[in-house]
Amino acid sequence: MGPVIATIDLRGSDLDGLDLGSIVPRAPFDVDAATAVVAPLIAEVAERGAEALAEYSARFDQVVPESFRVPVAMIEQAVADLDPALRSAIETSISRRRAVAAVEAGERDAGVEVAPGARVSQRLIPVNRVGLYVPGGLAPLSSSVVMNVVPAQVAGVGRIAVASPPQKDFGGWPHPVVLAVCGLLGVEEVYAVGGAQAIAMFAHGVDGVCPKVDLVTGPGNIYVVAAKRLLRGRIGIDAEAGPTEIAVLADETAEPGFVAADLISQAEHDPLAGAVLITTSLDLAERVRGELAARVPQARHAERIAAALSGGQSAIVLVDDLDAAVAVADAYAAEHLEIQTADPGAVAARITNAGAIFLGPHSPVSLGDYVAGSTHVLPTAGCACHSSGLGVRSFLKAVHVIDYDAPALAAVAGAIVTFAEAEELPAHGAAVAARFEIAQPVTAPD
Ligand code: HSO
Ligand code: ZN
Repeated sequence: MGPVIATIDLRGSDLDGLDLGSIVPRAPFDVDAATAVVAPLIAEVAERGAEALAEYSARFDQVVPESFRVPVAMIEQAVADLDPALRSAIETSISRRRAVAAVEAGERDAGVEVAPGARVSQRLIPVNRVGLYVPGGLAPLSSSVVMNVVPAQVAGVGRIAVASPPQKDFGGWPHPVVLAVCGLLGVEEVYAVGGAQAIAMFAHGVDGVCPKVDLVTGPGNIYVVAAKRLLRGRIGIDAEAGPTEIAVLADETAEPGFVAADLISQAEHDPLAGAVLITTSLDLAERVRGELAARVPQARHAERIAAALSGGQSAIVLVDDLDAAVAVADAYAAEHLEIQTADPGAVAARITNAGAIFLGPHSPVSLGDYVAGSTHVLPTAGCACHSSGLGVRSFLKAVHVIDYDAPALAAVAGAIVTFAEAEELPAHGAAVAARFEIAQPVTAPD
């Protein structure tokens, strides 16, 4: 028997009267509850450093690495041991991600003269030191090393550190393919530290192990997300990544086998993953259901996939027309949105909320996961309505540089004094007046 994926039939409904954002609920992912577990752990790492790291490694990873810093020789060995086909796949992934990142980096320093002698420019300055987290968990995501490191390098980040959980099956070192990808990218600072304790290590620095970083990026489990939430401010973070999700917006022209295979591909990540088909075609919906029933039992991770597809976070949503499909997809704001319709480009142009959009039958999400050149670190849980995927700009700070000459300042001095008076902050006006002969209103002290 195949998975029991829910049907949500919106045909004939007045969508304006519905709260479309809650039509397909997300799986429960209670970060606040996890922060209660993680807060004392962070405090311990901050206070007791390496001793606390060792205790948490023993408890959570069932192994304490020989040293938290992975020796460069181990990284070199991992590169040497790489299977040639895998090495070539990784190299394709790196070179395509670099090509796309180079375009992202196209937006560089720029300036404008807002009036004669009044120049404001913007400098994009890379973050000095970043910590990139690569999960071990259900699957060691070596492709995430590419997705984190390449944009950081293209942005010009000087010091890049990677942390990934020690694996007891690999002598307490991170997964060898994770190490090999680091090696191929020229990253030498790698730590065998996992979970929330890795984020704590990056945020506080650990004496004799790892200096503090400025920004932490990368996906992770709920404890990693909780640690990022708690430490935000002390460090910068990218998004709070939740379980993976895919939405497929399809009409009657879509190939049911492709749609089913793509839903399954992301359901494979996690029993909490969300897989949603939004379609105008009842016939397609039924065929996809048939394909799922045939394919899921054959999958290596059938149990996990069936749990994801039959969880309340996955559904087939039936709608009357493409307008309704776009409205539902926009309200859901999927991490990955595939569009498999007669004219996918035209539909995509109307989408405003999606982490990444995959057009047509030959752009599946798993292409983007590995070698498309796009990022696979994307906003989940509806955050695509306000956030972007991890890219070059995630590693850059935009700094305004203000450069006015005397006549240019004089030309706006009156405006500043007036504005400052309106805010009852006369010293602001006085700072400008001090440079010119401007009469100051006399005010009594408070
Ligand atoms: N689909 C995942 C990324 C990934 N898939 C890594 C395979 N490896 C989240 O976007
Ligand atoms: Zn994936």
